[in-house]
Amino acid sequence: MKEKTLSIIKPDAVAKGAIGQIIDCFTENGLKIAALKMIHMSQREAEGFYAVHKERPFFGSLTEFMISGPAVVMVLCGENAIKKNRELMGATNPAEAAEGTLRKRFATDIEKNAVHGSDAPETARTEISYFFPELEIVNA
Ligand code: IDP
Ligand code: MG
Repeated sequence: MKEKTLSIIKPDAVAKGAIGQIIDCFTENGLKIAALKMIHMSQREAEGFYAVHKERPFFGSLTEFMISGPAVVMVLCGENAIKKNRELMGATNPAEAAEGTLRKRFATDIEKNAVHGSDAPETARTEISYFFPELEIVNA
């Protein structure tokens, strides 16, 4: 099934100069880019994006990290894009991420873990519309 998912190259990976390698990984694995922009999130935007985690002990530190520098937000599109993106990303904790995954290659730690990917169709819809109006998404 053709799907869309939201991907974020987080500030740590942008700072490491890994934008190109991460995008290559997506496109070499059959995902297409339907929207892409570089943003520097405000505190409010980061807190809104991660609102589901607001009761977690790491919420303050996570949102601080997400506003620490620019990030790249993208809509990826393709067959089973949500699951495929999560597989390419690897486990949340890079210490547990499989060899060759983006988090294994580029993450610093469980918080500064290089990339975000939506985890289900409903969250993909909400997260995409959080950053992109319909008009900014092409038919990839
Ligand atoms: P996911 O990004 O793999 O879906 P989630 O559990 O949804 O993982 O957590 C969202 C983000 O919160 C993670 O990507 C990571 O940046 C951060 N995070 C998750 N667990 C921890 C933790 O135990 N300590 C610090 N940060 C965490
Ligand atoms: Mg998640």
